[in-house]
Amino acid sequence: MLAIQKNKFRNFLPLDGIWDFLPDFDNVGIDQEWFLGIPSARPIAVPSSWNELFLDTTDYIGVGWYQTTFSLPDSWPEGNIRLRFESVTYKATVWINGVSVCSHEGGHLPFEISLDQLVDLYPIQKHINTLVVRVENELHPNRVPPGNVTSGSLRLFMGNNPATNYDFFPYAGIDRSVSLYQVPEIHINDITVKTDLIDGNAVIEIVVDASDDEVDYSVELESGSTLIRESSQNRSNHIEIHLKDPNLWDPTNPFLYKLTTFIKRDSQIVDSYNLDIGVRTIKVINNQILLNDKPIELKGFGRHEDSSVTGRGQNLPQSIKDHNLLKWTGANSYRTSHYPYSQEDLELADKNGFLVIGEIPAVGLFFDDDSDEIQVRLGKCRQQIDELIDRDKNHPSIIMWSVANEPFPPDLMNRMQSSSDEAVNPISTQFLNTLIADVRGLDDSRLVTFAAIHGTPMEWLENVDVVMVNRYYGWYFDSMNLDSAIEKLSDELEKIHTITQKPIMISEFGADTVEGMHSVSDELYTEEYQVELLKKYLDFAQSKDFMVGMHVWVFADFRTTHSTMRIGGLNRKGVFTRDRKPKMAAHFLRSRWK
Ligand code: GCB
Repeated sequence: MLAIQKNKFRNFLPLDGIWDFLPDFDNVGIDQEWFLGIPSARPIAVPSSWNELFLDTTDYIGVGWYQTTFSLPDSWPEGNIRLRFESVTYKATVWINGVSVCSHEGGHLPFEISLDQLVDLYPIQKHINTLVVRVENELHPNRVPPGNVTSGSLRLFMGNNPATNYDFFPYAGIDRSVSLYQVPEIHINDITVKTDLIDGNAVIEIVVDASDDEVDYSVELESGSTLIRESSQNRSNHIEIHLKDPNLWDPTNPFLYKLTTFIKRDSQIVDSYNLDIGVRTIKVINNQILLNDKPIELKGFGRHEDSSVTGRGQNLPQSIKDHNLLKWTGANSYRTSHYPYSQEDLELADKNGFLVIGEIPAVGLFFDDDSDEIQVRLGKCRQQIDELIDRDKNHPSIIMWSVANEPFPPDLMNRMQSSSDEAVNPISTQFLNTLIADVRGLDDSRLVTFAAIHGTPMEWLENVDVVMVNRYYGWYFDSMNLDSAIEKLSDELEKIHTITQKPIMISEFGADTVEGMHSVSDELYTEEYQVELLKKYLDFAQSKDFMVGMHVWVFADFRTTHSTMRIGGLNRKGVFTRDRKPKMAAHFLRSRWK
């Protein structure tokens, strides 16, 4: 699914702004036919999450109705108009002029509908049309991510409210942009770009999917002052560009080439599309991750899309600021924990040279309920993998896909406490292997992994390219005893490496820290303790050949569900506060990484 682009062949009409909104606390909207027009309204910003905006919706995660109007510009020709939502959390049902046009389940990823299919149903007018969206965010065990789970998960002893199966707030709403756009009658549907290096020269492979077979394909690659042009032979939709001495993309030189793809009908160009592409390769060999055939270590963070006003709603100024602060620390990498981030965030990563691990929203997965339920969740994860790779496959910044964060083995507590190595139920292993195989089937040019909780069965790790572990020795285990914590970490990771023979990265480690809390002796929640813990982990990683990355949990404090472990409803493991003030740890990382 290509990002929306406006050019001489393509039109674009953003629908963001102030919409009407009505929370449906009693879930009566469908019976009362609110899709014909919501009965009363308060203004809301689109995009944003509703939770941070109104006093009566702070913890509300049920149903909310949105409404706006639009008119198609007179200058637009007939047909090929699409309505696109970049992210609605969790389930959207959409009506235009009272007619139901589509629904989509799962937040964080785009969906769209062609309005052409609706023309027979009812007229989309050049004058005012009404657009109504019902957004529903209830938490269910068979959704991804799951909520309201009654067995087999960490939530049982974290005491969260709302009942998420994960540690971040289940923000609801139209979280990213909504727009109408138009493509020409014969158009480019999709472009897939892959790059390889052969004897130091680049091979750029471009596959174009057009709406019509009877077209000719060509591309232009802008490289400094020269323009390389290639056309396909015999209407093949496959074009290769060979580039001598390419300017390779990497964190120190995130060079982007401008690639323009054209399709022609009867020698006339009928559509074109621009992509910024980076030439780079990514591989694992022995214990190393190789970027452009050279070993690279990932230094960075897990993050969240989270702000005190927009919630999980898109906040471009904050993305820019976060990227600048990431650079300031000397980080070269981050994970889109625990769901896909906006495409703008990835554009920034391409431009700023961050190595990104893209993650689907499969956080808090569990496997000890009915197998039919497990299959429902599997189906949802597979849909999310399809949609994620479809959207993000052309970003040079993405080097690895993560298919889950901390799937819970059924006997998690036992495994955590006794380091049990017992075989796990095969359905869970098959579940993860299916996701990994799906990723490889869709994209063989990147690595695949998932973030493994303490106690993860070894057989789950067999299939990944890089073993990624979240570890909290020194915080949830052996708190205040960092030497013993690091000893246990070391023993455990040595063992994992001996068995798997794969490179390992720690995708989470950290300590909750209240800014301004200090002590001369070891004390939990102090800024000194956070620094000490991070330092010991980084020293440990430096001493091991098989360690390929360290992602601190977490870049900035973020809102989570209420519990006795989360003071003020925040997870405070950030090295920046929620309003992006540095804690001592941010300065420490900068001195270490810069
Ligand atoms: C984890 C989770 C992350 C939590 C973190 C914590 O393992 O992956 O979502 O926020 O621990 O702080 O407990």
